[in-house]
Amino acid sequence: MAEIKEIEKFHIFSSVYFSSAVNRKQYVNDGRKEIAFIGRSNVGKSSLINNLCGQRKLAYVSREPGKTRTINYYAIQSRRTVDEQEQRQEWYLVDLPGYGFAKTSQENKDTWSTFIDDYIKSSPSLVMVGLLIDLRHPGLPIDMKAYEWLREIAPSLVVIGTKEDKLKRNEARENLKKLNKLFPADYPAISYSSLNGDGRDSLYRLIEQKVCE
Ligand SMILES: Nc1nc2c(ncn2[C@@H]2O[C@H](COP(=O)(O)OP(=O)(O)OP(=O)(O)O)[C@@H](O)[C@H]2O)c(=O)[nH]1
Ligand SMILES: [Mg+2]
Repeated sequence: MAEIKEIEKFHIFSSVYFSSAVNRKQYVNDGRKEIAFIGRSNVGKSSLINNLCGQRKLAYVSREPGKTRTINYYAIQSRRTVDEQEQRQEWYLVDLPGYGFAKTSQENKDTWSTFIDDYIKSSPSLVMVGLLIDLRHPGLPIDMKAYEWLREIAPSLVVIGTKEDKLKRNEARENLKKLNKLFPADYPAISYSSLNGDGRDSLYRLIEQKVCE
């Protein structure tokens, strides 16, 4: 009987914490591709990374904003089958510290933006930046500012509306439209819920394009 090979869709099968950076010397830059997530404190960056990787405690999630203070690299292995050939990819997901944390001083805010600006500009293997925006609050001035800045420096930008599960279906749809209008990016915005995995397939398809191209 002919062997039936299983066709595997692109998926992450291994994810481990790799390292953290607080200055330029600590950026990884080992040639593997990087996909980074950025957004307001508490918007759900760490939760999204956990959801994407199918893990509960890979990235540290907290109710208190401002928990992720360093650039955190997670080493990812993914695979897919194409024409019965298995392909594997090794790359990084990067969790960036959140902006707009109210308890932070102006000096800290300036340090933050210089630090992240430097990370984006000096990471040649960074292939995509996901800007996370709370789907309940499209168009906050602080997010507009972040968007305008990222639009100039991010290699490829996708806007992700988070916490979709907190909205009714039609509200979520309307707010996604608003995100697309206010924040035109390289790809259509994705609405996401780390609670129920909505949006995960769309984001996976985009990541597949980026890490396999
Ligand atoms: N209902 C719901 N809650 C979420 C979702 N994503 C995150 N949260 C909650 O929002 C809070 C903040 O989530 P984090 O993932 O830690 O947010 P973060 O952007 O990494 O925050 P910082 O590291 O402080 O910048 C936690 O209480 C999460 O449980 C979501 O999709 N749905
Ligand atoms: Mg975090």
